[in-house]
Amino acid sequence: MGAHIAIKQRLLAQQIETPSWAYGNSGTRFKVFAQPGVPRTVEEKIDDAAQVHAHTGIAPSVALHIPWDKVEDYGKLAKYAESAGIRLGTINANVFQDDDYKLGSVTNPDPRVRRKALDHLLECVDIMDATGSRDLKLWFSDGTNYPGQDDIRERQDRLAEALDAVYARLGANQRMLLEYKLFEPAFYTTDVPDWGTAYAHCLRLGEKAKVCVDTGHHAPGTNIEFIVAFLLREGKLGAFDFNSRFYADDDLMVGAADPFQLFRIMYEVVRGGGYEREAGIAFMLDQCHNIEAKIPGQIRSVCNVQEATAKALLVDREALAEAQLSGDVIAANDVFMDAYSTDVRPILAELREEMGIDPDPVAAYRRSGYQDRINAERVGGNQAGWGA
Ligand code: PSV
Ligand code: MN
Ligand code: MN
Repeated sequence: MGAHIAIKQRLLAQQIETPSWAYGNSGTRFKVFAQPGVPRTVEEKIDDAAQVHAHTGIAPSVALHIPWDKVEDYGKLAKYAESAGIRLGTINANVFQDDDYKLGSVTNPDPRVRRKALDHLLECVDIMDATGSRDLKLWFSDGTNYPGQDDIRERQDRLAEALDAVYARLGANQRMLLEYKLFEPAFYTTDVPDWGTAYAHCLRLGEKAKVCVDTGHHAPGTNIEFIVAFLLREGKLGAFDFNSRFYADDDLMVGAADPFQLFRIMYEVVRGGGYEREAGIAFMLDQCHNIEAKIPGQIRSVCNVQEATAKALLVDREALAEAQLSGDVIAANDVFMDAYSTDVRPILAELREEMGIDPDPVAAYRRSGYQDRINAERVGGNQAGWGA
């Protein structure tokens, strides 16, 4: 019982950021399915994110993607978010959607294109100054499709040069998150394909550069929790982009494909001290809801992360250490599985009631009438960005 109170206490401290692009229409390269009620403006995306926070109590910020969320006055937008009950979070740069970037952005062989990409990244830091955001998230689609297409090594030099320039522009309390992705859209080489490459660049750059682990960006079978444990140990884990995938990066709801993997990841976060606020890890969703409803999809995802976290916090670390030290493999695995097998839904329902929110956030959202209202009010909603 005492343990449950302590776990609820720790769960109260959790914060998960939702992405603005989860609320707009999205799809694959084959088809974008339009949904009713999707936001027409950045402010409406913020309104939707505020709903997710209102029903979960643990999603107090929304990430922006520039230029998808370009506005005239970012200070004003930050105030708008505040009045909606949330704040603006990570700024995501976008150097992958212009014709100019066909052969790469910051690694492009053409110095003019590299300059253009760098200017965008620097503009994102200006935006962070205005929004008060701490983190700049960098994901590069850069790579090549064919052997010999470009000089792989030289591309690393160009990447390093751009990262240096952005790093030098960061303010005292700002950070750079470098995201890696195994492949896609480049199919032969990718310039930041894995955590090792991201880590090496961040290590060279310094304290303010950290790695972002997007859970969908690994080869099937990759032990993501090992990467998490390693990066945390080195002080280089900066953030998560949570989602799940069955094959390659497809931004499905986190915890949907493999809740056990999510639990194992969250256990390493807790074990490595990454759950403490001082560790500064940003827990974000990076998802698109192509066929399911968007706001409930985000609510469900936030709840899935919360559920995995509750289970991770339940692991009896003392009993685990004892079993590990005595070499009792079965007992150690039992301790671990005991936590995973615990039904934490009653604890979470209790926690929500104590927070003054409904124990079933998706049901509460459905009952709220918000979706009917936006379906009626918003005509001609915008696409999130993908497939644009
Ligand atoms: C790329 O696949 C990625 O994970 C990056 O984080 C992008 O910014 C995001 O998706 C866009 O949805
Ligand atoms: Mn991502
Ligand atoms: Mn992705």
